[in-house]
Amino acid sequence: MQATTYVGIGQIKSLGAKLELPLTSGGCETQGSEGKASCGSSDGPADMSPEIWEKVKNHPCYSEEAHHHYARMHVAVAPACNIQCNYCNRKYDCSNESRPGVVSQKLTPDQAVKKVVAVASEIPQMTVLGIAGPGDALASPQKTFDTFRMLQEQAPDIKLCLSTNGLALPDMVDEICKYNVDHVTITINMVDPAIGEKIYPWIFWNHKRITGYEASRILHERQMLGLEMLTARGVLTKVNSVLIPGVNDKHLIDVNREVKKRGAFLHNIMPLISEAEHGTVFGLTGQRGPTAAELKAVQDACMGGANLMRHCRQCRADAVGLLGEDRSDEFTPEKIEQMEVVYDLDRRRAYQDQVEIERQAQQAAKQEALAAAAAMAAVSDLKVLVAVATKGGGRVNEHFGHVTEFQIFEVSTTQALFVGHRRVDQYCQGGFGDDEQLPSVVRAINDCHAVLVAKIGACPKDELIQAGIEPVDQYVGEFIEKAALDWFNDYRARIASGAVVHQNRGDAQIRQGAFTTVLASAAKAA
Ligand code: CLF
Ligand code: SF4
Repeated sequence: MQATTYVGIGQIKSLGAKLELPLTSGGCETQGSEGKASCGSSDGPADMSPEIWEKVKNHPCYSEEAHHHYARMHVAVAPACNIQCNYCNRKYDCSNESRPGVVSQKLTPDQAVKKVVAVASEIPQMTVLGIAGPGDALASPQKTFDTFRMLQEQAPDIKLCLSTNGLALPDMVDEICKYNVDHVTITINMVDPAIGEKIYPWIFWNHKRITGYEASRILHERQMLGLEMLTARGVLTKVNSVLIPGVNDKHLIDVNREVKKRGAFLHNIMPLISEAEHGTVFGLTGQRGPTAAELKAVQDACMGGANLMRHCRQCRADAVGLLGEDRSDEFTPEKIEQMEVVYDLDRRRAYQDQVEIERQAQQAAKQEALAAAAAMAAVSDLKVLVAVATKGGGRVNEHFGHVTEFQIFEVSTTQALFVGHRRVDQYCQGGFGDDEQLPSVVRAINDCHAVLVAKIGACPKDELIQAGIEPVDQYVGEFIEKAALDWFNDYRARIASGAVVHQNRGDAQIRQGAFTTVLASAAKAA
């Protein structure tokens, strides 16, 4: 096996880009403070400079809190790609930033801009336009930057965002800055080309196809250089990594450390989605994706390094709406033709001002609930997972039977932290429950101690209780974190009084084990 060849900060020399950057400060302006891992996706204005807060506060991917309130949209203007990933089949969208197996309708830059303006006039909380495929945003740079240029003129309040594999990135940093693209995602699955060889069969670079170790070495060096250059120019950079069990699972801890050194703002570790019917190399060779427990174990093992994003929904290259919802069907070219589009900047601002008021109320409610949790002496060392049924706005407001995605919060006396989501098939089928579906819904949240819902029927209630999960419908309409903490305090009181006996569930057991044990046992269970 070849020795690991991490590219050192500021040592990149062979790949033809000039680098003038204040790397000694650790790169990201927001990470300058000694020893403090700041600018996490859950952080707020007190944790970062006003300029950075301005950039992230209404970006649903860069701020966990914002994703409850603000929407993004993607336009599929970038069809080509310059590398091959073993988890990608070119029939579909780029799997670095979307689920495999979905195909987006490709648009010209003109069509794309028309669509963005139409969506923004209908959805005033749509604040970010991302270009994330269906190939690589920088492999077709003309289309990507034409779209950004025209959009800047027509909808100046929309933040611009792009996602790339990084190969072409160093050559594009000037263009990225020219169009005020404040947010860039680079997919970095390895910092060791020996591991890269198992993920990337080839790259196309300098007019030729390069394979094997050399391909991954070049890709790695270009990714590191691109990240450093963006950091030096003050562009917020998120790193996406696809977790591939047995290939890069433990290695992602090294990736996290290396990208943090180079100023990455966030690290988003996403599960490999791999099915034979997707026709990918990994799908056809039986490479499996991680379980939810494995994903969480790797994310937890990275804590203390680059801040983690845990609310990614692996959205498609033409997704529209809040993360986790997809309203793209409402904005087909035919429907846009019929729409009366009025891009009213004042209306958008007024709406977003209201969102900010709601958001401050949510923060205040959370702080109040945390203070109550800290003041309570009983069972103070507990940490549990709680599933939440929500359709947005940061509130408990969805019926159990209508859920297609539970949000998962880790609750203790010091936090109510969003740690992930679990997709499920909807249990309620228009007036009646699908009993065959129910076990899989319950299984999806079986490491949680409670599920907070707006409403729930008798049958699923019984099934949840049988599985040891408490169905809770008394916090309907309340802010999620406050509801979770209030339930948690009530639960602690019941434990203290002997009314219930606390039992560890999956997550608690996982947390007690060593990292390697966790991966081994989770793999066995899968
Ligand atoms: Fe799109 Fe990506 Fe920009 Fe967000 S998505 S280009 S940073 S606006 Fe977000 Fe979707 Fe996850 Fe991407 S949830 S797949 S991280
Ligand atoms: Fe596919 Fe995206 Fe990888 Fe290109 S970068 S091969 S489009 S997953």
